[in-house]
Amino acid sequence: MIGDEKILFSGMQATGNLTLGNYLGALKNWVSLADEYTTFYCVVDEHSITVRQDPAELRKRARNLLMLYIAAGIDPEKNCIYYQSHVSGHAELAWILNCFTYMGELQRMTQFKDKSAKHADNINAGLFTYPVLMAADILLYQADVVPVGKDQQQHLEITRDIAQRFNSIYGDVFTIPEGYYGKAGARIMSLQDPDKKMSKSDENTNGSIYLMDDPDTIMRKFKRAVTDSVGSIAYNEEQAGIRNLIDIYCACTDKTPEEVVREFDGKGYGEFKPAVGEAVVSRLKPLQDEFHRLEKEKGYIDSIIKNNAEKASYYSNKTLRKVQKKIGFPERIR
Ligand code: ATP
Ligand code: LTN
Repeated sequence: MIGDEKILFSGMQATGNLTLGNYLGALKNWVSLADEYTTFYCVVDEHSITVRQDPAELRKRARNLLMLYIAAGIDPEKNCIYYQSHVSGHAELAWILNCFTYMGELQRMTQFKDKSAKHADNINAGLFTYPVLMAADILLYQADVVPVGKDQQQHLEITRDIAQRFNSIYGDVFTIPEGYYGKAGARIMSLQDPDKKMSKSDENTNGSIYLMDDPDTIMRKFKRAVTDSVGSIAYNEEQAGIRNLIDIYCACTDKTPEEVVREFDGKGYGEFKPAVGEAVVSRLKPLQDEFHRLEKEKGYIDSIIKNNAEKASYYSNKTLRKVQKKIGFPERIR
């Protein structure tokens, strides 16, 4: 709690270009929750280096991501939008929490299993302890709520376990955070393989809609989306492709699946797919326009980066000092 408000923390990695999955599963909820909470929206660039990155590319992507947060509608004067690497407390608390996390717990993480299969030549210790850094991000700000897509639920659970373990030894140091998964869009699937989540690191770029895709590209990708041979628009397990398109349509238009099924009753995929494409194009247009405007505002963005890093450091240091004291690190001499 800061003042009367509860605290919200979330973050995204500066790897690849953001997809519609990232937007509908996470960013869109960030915008709608911003008014109710004191918020920290982090560009988690330290998490990004668990996979090898090109330095110039990482720097550019991190800045673009920060601007996308703003372009999506998060006011950077009221919400703390910042880079993880500018606040040293994240790495410091992560080290401490590493000592309160078990190998067995980390071995169970599905993201670790997926990523180590994908990057078999670079299964580094950072990839393994990734969830501990994420726990540090969240616990450092005493966050009450953490909006993420469903794929991050396991990481949130381990965060709660680590916090509870620490609290049971040292007293109530950390707030136990709750996940927030939203309604429509919690898990957007690839347009080319509806059994796989839409992901910014997918090699098949036709499976993902990128937030900066132009309208023609978006329409083309939806027209090519993999569906089935049933031919009717229904919301069920068997028609995974169509169900995914309905989810996307709902998330972009704020309709329910029942309303969409009724709207397209008796119509074919040839009509439904372009309708979904158009809904996405118009949902993304304001964000794209605003992003291009912000690209020209260098001085303004720089001042946001500086001020918010100071603000985040101030709040995170409060928790860090408390933790250091509890575990018995020597006091600082002033
Ligand atoms: P990568 O492919 O690099 O692992 P990603 O696309 O899975 O990346 P993340 O940076 O891991 O994206 O996730 C950012 C946020 O977007 C998280 O809150 C995550 O839960 C959410 N998210 C990612 N993919 C989807 C998806 N397909 N549907 C809904 N939410 C998603
Ligand atoms: N692991 C998350 C990104 C992330 C995050 C966080 C999300 C890092 N730290 C703290 C919420 C809170 C991901 O891959 N999407």
